[in-house]
Amino acid sequence: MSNALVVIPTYNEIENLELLLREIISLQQDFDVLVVDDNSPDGTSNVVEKLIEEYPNTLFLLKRTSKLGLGTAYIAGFKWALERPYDFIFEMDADFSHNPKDLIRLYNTCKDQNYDMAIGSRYVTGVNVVNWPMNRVLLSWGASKYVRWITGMKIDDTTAGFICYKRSVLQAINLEAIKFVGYAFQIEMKFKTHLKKFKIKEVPVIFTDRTKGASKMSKGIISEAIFGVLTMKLKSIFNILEI
Ligand SMILES: Nc1nc2c(ncn2[C@@H]2O[C@H](COP(=O)(O)OP(=O)(O)OP(=O)(O)O)[C@@H](O)[C@H]2O)c(=O)[nH]1
Ligand SMILES: [Mg+2]
Repeated sequence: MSNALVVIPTYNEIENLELLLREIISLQQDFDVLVVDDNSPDGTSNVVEKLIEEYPNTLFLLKRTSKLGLGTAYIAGFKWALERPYDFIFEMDADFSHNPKDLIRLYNTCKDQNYDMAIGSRYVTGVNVVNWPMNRVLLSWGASKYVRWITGMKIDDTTAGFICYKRSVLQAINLEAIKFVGYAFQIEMKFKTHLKKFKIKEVPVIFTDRTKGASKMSKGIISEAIFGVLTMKLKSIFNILEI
């Protein structure tokens, strides 16, 4: 068993997942992986079950009954991790937007440099995004700036989903009180980590758009983020935000 667990939420990622899991498992450093699948109609979980036969002590699967959103998938994964002795817990997408090799850089940032949260950031050194259409780059970059402005967090990539947490962060945050289910979940986690005064570091990464499978981005997810962030900030000002 490794002391680090990578949590990967999946919905219809059959074209990406096996390759991604094999890449993570073959890294220089040992990482355990938990896939949280929402009963993907394409049979993503079957792929994981098959691979678990090969790597029973490294690979784990949490199956949920239906598509319940990225945020709640992560919360379920975090709770699973905290029931076991993992010191470092990661968030990562299944679609190869996040380079598995960067897991080691995020890990070292928390382990050796003693940060509590390491963010794989697209916007520390300009805009490190490959293959996104311009409107998508602008949406994401604009969202990150908007969130930075509203929340006051000194983070360039506030919506990033490639993260290493020290266990103590996930223990300190009230996971039951996490409100957002879509993209905004990423903002909420960073805001609460920031409010709890944990040490946060952005590590520059190159983010590559998925080449296989379909995006789950939607208008609902975007409006949750725009209005949700305002509400969250106001609640924190009036001291009624549960963290
Ligand atoms: N379990 C679970 N996973 C989800 C859900 N929605 C998205 N995911 C996974 O979360 C990760 C990020 O989702 P993406 O569709 O790539 O979203 P995105 O990165 O914002 O959008 P693209 O840039 O278009 O890929 C992927 O691994 C998805 O399979 C969900 O409701 N439940
Ligand atoms: Mg993606």
